[in-house]
Amino acid sequence: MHNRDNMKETLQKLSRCIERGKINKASPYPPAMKGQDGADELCKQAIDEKIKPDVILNESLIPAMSRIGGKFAQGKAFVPDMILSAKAMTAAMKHLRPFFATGAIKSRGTFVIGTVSGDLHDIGKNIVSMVVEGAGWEVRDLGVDVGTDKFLQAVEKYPNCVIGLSALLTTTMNNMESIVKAIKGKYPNKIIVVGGAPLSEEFCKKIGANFYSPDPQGAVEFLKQFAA
Ligand code: B1M
Repeated sequence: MHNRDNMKETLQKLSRCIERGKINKASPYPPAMKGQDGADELCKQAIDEKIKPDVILNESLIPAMSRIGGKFAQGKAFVPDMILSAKAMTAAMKHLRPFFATGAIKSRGTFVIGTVSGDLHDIGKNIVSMVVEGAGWEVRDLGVDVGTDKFLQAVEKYPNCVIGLSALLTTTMNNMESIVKAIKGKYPNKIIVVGGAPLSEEFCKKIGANFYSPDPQGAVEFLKQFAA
């Protein structure tokens, strides 16, 4: 039987690894943690300890990313630190993916997602992809720095798709607006869901997108009405 204290300790250790950019045991960074288990090993350990994947994600991984973001904003961490945290996050998420994928036989529809042009942040977008896929949708992930042309090509290829746009920078929110306008200009009925830390419902309305969700679950709920 697993005890609550061990569970808490594993989640805390994992969170610290993400925040400090400790990818795995072999990684020499940060030097103070050399030889210790990293995000890779600890996330696997958390799963072996039967901690629920959504608890691992919401109580350990995501708060760590927001802590490193806070340090960056205060000038106490720098871009290389954020890169290492992102790598540690990716190493941990690899273990969660199979739990979110259902392998549903019948797809509910196609969800095309991408981080908008100029923006390289992909962790949030990858989590949304994972959760939407887990809800039975076929996800076409266009990656990061995705411009209007690529989204329009995807709409031509998957005419019944729902589009998802992610942006993490206040500057790239403007690019999101031009992408929405271009898609809606050509395909007025195309459904577009938007998300990302700096967004709001007000911004969603302003740019003419259909729905803003602050989290993946909200996007999944909204998508239900369009499911085949
Ligand atoms: Co950057 N970065 N970053 N960064 N980064 C932020 C976003 C920042 C807030 C940090 C800070 O100052 N506190 C700041 C933006 C400030 C602003 O715009 N006002 C910032 C900056 C300034 C920058 C650079 C400009 C830094 C520089 O070079 N000087 C640069 C820009 C590069 C570029 O994109 N062109 C940059 C670079 C990077 C790294 C490459 C180092 C790295 C990204 C690595 C990667 O993604 N592979 C990075 C990171 C890691 C961050 C922080 C620390 C973490 C982002 C993250 O992964 N969060 C971030 C600080 C922070 O967010 N507190 C920061 C965790 C993730 C799970 O949350 O992405 O919000 P999030 O996704 C959530 C929801 O928003 C929602 O669901 C997700 C899961 O819950 N969601 C959706 C997201 N998309 C959705 C779509 C939906 C629905 C929901 O429907 C379609």
